Amino acid sequence: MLSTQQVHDLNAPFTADHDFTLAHLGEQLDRRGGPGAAEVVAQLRRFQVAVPSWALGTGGTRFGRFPGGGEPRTLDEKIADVALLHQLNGSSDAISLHIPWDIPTDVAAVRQQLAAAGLRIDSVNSNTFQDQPDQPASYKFGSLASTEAHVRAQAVQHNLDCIAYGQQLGARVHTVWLADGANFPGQQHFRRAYQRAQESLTAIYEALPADWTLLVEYKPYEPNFYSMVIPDWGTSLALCQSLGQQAQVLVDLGHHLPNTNIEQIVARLQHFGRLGGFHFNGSLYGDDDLTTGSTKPFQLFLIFNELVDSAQDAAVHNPAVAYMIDASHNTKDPLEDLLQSTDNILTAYAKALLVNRPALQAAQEANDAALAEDLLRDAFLTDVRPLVAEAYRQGGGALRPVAAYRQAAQRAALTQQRGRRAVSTGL
Ligand code: PSV
Ligand code: MN
Repeated sequence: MLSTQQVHDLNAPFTADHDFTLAHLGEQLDRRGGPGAAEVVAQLRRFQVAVPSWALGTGGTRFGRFPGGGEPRTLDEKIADVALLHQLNGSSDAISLHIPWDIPTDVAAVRQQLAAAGLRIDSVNSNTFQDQPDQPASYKFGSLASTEAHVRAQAVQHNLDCIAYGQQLGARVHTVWLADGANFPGQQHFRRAYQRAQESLTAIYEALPADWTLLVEYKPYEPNFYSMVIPDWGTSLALCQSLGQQAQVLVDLGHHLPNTNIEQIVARLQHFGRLGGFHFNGSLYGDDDLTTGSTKPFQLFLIFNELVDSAQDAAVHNPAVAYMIDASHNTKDPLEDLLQSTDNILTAYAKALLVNRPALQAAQEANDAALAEDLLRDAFLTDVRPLVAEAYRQGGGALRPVAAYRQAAQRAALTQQRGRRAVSTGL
């Protein structure tokens, strides 16, 4: 962790430039007549994106993994990493846990560490996509949708255990991503597999505490390459509607086939009041888990345009959405990648806040396609970086989080503390 004075000193070289560009942009926005700089900064400051415990270590592929030094080995080291991110950007106030990788051994100590850093647990996530050494039944042929009752029972129980761990730490969201599916035509009976998944999810849902949300994530392929039991948002939505109001769909940006119109999916789910969670990442081919906003920033902006539009529409009754990054960083320092992802998310959000919404609505009603698109372009092409930096600064963070992290040699410090070969638990 850095001291307040250190953060202040790290900001010093950038402050004059920042003040100048912020004032200039503020004037521009005032002339436009939409939301002003102070209003956008206030909204950005409220926007928090959770960090998954499994994204704090270097990612990899089945061909190899090339870890850097100083990876967090334990839950308290993972929380320490998120505390550092939050200190630098004021926008990463939560951590999501994957069980069994993050089972807390000392609950009181974890709660204390979270409180001291101003952090909370975002969600707990079950893992029935791998076999654990001490586990009686194998998930080789599925878990919640397995043909074998005892395998399904074990998978259901694991999810209940996750909720219990989450309760100990004050979480209120449980996320299920089901890897179940088939690799070969004919291997699995589609309707029966769906029904078994539905029954297992019902058992989990019935044990869900009254103030919790169950998020159901979908994915078109991987690890199964012929069919997945929950491949798309339609299946997730149908499952959630059959379960009850506390069940919500989770959209992971990487879980769509190339060129899918994700912004329309977001709008549709909000229409049904069923958009419960987001996993941000960047994707070009599939579940590539690239830095959020690195490859398709315009699409990220269009997604935020829908989120802002729904938030400002009294007719939309969608509960609060749990935002999280779910990325892998095969060659970057994970902490730098998470800072960049959060920065891109806030940038897209700020741009969406600048859309002249009454004018856009009028253009849409008048079927003026050129004007509608221009209004989006105006917002997208505005350089909002001073607003994002100001949000960081007002939250006690760094004007330039990645530069500050580098300047303060934080990776070297972590490597010295934890060692060059420290390996994070997880994927
Ligand atoms: C699956 O690809 C996924 O997106 C799910 O959210 C998992 O929980 C996560 O990645 C980590 O494996
Ligand atoms: Mn995900």
